[in-house]
Amino acid sequence: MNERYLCARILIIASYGVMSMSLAGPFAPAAGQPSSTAIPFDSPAIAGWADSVVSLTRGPINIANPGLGVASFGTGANALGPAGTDTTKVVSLGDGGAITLQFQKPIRDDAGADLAVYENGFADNFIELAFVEVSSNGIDFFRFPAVSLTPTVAQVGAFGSLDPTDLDNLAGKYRVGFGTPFDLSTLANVSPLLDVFNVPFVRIVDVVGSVNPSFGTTDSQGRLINDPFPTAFASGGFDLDGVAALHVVPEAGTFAFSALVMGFAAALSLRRAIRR
Ligand SMILES: [Ca+2]
Ligand SMILES: [Ca+2]
Ligand SMILES: [Ca+2]
Repeated sequence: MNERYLCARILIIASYGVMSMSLAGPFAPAAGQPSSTAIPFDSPAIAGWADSVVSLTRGPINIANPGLGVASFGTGANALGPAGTDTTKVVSLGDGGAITLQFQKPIRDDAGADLAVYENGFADNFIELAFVEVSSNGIDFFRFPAVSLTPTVAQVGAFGSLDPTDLDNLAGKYRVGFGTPFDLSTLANVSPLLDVFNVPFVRIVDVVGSVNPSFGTTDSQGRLINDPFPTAFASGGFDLDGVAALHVVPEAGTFAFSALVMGFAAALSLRRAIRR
């Protein structure tokens, strides 16, 4: 190996290093990597799962060709209860499709992430995205401020790949079995109609990944979101596995019971005081 060749090799390796550094985005990396925010489906932090489907509106399998029909894979019930590692127990939303779920114990804001959304991607870069919206009253929904820094020069195809470090506040960032976390404090002052301490409703809305502005959807900063497109099959669009609540409003029964215990303790100390 001569010196010139060695120099060239070092230069190539160094520039590759710079290139890969500049390619990685600013957001959390894939599940299992240091500083990933992924929440495993069996995490002890999970306090509950969605209990019922309020509505399900499937989107077309290809919004650019609506004659092909809507997505049909799975049922709404597949989005209820715990998520897991079965990539087939999901509901496919189709382009721009949406599902609204209800939690018996409303989700509440507390330290860190408050809910997590699970998709069925079978690899770290095989990502399909959705917006997440929450509501206190079931009528007015508020969207987490999604960010996508994926370049939009070339369309990501049906089996194309995305880099999770380019994505923030978008469900589906992590592979099957790992939830994308959302923090209600992000929406704390967005509207008087949203009480972040009482959120029984969560809506998941498929991102239409087309980079053609007449079909595509934009993030909170007005950028088109490049996401696998078209996905013209029955299982097209975001495939929802489940939504976990990490912080919930304590049940009324718990309050009543604590009040009863406190009342009993007060009565007991009062009796003792009278005796003395
Ligand atoms: Ca929080
Ligand atoms: Ca999927
Ligand atoms: Ca999509």
